[in-house]
Amino acid sequence: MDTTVDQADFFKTLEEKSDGGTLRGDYSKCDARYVVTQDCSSYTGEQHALWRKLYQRQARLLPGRACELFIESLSKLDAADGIPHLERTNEALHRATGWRLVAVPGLIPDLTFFEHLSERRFPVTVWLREPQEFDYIVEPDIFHDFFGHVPLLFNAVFADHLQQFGKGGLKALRLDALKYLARLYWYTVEFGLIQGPQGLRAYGAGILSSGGEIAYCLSSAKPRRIMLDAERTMRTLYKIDSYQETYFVIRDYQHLFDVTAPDFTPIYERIRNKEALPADSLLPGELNMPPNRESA
Ligand code: HBI
Ligand code: FE
Repeated sequence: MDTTVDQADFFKTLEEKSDGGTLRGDYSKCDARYVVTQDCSSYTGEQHALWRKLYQRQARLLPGRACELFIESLSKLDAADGIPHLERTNEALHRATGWRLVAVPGLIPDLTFFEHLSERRFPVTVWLREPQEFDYIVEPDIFHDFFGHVPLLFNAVFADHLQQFGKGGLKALRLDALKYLARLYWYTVEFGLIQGPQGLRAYGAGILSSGGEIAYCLSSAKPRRIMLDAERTMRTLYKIDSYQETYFVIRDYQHLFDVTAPDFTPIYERIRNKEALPADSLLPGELNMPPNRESA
């Protein structure tokens, strides 16, 4: 089965899912912006234990694979002992970069999601996966959202970049170009790689919260690794239910910020008339960067 999906179809599915009420979270108590109160007393001892197992497995995989910044920030988060209390993290996070975490029941509409980002609020899902989903979940849960996304929100450049994304998302919605921006989001915020002094490292939350892809994306000879370019990335389809076939690489966070900051309107107009690129394309003249040698 070819599982490459076009972003538009993916988001239509999400919309249908939320209309049909089949999303996993409890949406009955959220406010107009889909914010809920995180009820910390509702997490069971088993759930806290599952969090610790997820955290320990993932933390062990980080050295030599996650970017330094992520590792440093994670250790400051103090979230190893159980499902974190978002309000507690907020004190330190707001002091560091002016961001706040808001609790949400699960996936929320694109518009609301980008509104939050544009106002420096990061939506974090409150439910935790079941034990049988240890290695893989379809929708983001609190482990993906918190462990994967929150550490880099402590970095000023990355934090500014994500706010830009929020503003860009609102604009892309107005221009009927969300699928292009969503691809850029996917290939950077979720599955981005960065060039470090000792080789490639991961900074994307989808990779950093994944037990398998974190080694695969750096060490496997199979996927392509290409320098990030806004237009190229926005034209590229992606996989939602397997490891990525292409990763886009940044030189540093400033590179990411520079790619994300411009007005994308001319790019949207240009690529609207071009065909999307398959997830495994390598165009003439493109440099495919070699994998890291496994050191562990
Ligand atoms: N909702 N809770 C949640 N988390 C997301 O990452 C998310 C979302 N709604 C929409 C959305 N992401 C997309 O628009 C982006 O991934 C592009
Ligand atoms: Fe995510």
